[in-house]
Amino acid sequence: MTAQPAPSGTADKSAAVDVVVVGAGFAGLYALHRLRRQGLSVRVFEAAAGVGGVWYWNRYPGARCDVESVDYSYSFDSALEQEWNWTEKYATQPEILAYLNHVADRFDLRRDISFETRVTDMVLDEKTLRWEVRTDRGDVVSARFCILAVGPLSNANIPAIEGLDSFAGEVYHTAHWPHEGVDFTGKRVGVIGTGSSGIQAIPHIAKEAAQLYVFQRTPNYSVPAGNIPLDDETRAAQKAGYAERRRLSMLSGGGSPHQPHPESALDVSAEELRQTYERRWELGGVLFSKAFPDQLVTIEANDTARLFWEQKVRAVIDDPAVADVLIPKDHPIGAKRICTDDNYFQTFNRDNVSLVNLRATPIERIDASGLDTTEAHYDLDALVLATGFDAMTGSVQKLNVVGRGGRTLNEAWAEGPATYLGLGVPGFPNLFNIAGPGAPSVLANMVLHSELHLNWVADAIAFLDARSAPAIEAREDAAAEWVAECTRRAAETLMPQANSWYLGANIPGKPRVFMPFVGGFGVYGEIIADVAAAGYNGFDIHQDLTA
Ligand code: N01
Repeated sequence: MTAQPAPSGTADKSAAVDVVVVGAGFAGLYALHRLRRQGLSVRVFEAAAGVGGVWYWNRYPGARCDVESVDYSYSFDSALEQEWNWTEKYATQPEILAYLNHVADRFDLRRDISFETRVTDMVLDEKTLRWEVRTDRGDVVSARFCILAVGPLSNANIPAIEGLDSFAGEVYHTAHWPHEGVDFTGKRVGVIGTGSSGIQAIPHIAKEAAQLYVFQRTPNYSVPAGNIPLDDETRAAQKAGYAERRRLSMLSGGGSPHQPHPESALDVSAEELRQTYERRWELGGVLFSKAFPDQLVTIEANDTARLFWEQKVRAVIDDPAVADVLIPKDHPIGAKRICTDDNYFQTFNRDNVSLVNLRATPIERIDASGLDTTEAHYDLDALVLATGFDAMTGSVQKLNVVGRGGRTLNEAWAEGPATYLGLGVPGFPNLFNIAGPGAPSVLANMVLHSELHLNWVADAIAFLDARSAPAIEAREDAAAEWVAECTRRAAETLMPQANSWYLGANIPGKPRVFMPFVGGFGVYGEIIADVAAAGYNGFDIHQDLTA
């Protein structure tokens, strides 16, 4: 074990620690707590001025989680579970950020976090198998282990639209929203993008703006968020049932305690089908996609969900021609992350809201006064880019990670992210990627997923230390088999049928690989636990530095 690092802002910019963690979101904070508890020295670098990761940056109006608050929260400390009071079924961004700040204070985490500090380089010293980590503030830290907790949805995608820089009005990206908020009152606003972020923000912006133009390229499936305030009685019942809730979540497909209907959507009566979807509709959140076990496996089962959804949505849109443009036709429901909303479709009934179908009339350019499609010019005072992320790999690839033989992680991932279990990359010993490609990642509850991963990493470190082994490293053959296994499992579902960011399809030139492990959170947890129990098969445990 090495000395504690110097806190950020002190003169000592060089240090040696056991572990460097990149990112202070849900995963980074837990990494720090868990590994510190194991007696390791840990230094966390975070580009933002505060903790929270995605919940620090994504402050757009309407930002809210689509997993229930009671489940989208840490499980590692039962006192924390009992003392924190979520006020709503689905927490808003400010409440989640307040929770994370509470956690940072309660567990005294800030003293080992360097804020406003971006990691620029991580270079392996092959002789010592230690990593030299450099930051944009001049830190040079030697670490035995590196944990990438940068988040799969943290590298904002700015679309390459001609003239974007020439726009004279305000430009915002949902993932970099001003902390002081934005007042759209009386303004002509354009929103580009109708994914989860756009769909959450649009109803709120519509209430303020004089005129809102929604520039939609691809329509999306969205279900009502189903948010309600939590009363004391509900909260008490949730807290009393926490242990069972967590147990079910860890075994489940997506990290929440709700189980799908036990039968195929095609084997139940019409009434049971309707009632099952109705219950999920009432529950709100993303689990509408998982009402039946085969909903994302066969198109026939999927069609039952899609038809239910379409009926519900058409019923709330006044103009059938507008509804036609808002209803997706190019992918199965749930094959892209389903969105959740607060009166999104009803927003298009407002007089001050216009839907612009970019499939029929694509964007040509932006100029100082607004946006040109092939059909019209739209004068705008403000432009909101709800254009998503270079997901899963984008933030990792911004780091210059250099492994064995001077090979960068970007070179290793040129054909797509190759990992073993999502955790290890051959040629990059003692480097762990958290909740990214090759893991359930964004298909699961990211809080429990982060805990699962970091407990595994902490145990792996303890395993090494018990044997005085310097390093663990994923084997090439194991990674190749895992990538093939992930691809095979994805191909057995409908998921690759959508041009989604799961596949990298939203970023021009990105290799088209289905990145998350689709086999389910519980199944994945068993796989990685079995690997650990078998002495980390598929990994080389280096017993000395020459191995
Ligand atoms: O990003 P997206 P997001 N011209 O990539 C459009 C999580 N999340 O930030 O589909 C015109 O989904 C693009 O169009 P198309 C959640 O996992 C969760 O909304 O490429 N349009 C699309 O409509 C989610 O899935 C929560 O044709 C352009 C939109 O921009 C993930 O984050 C809330 C364009 C991008 O949608 C990402 O969601 C928010 C262009 N040049 C986010 N480029 C909750 O927990 C892009 N688009 C509820």
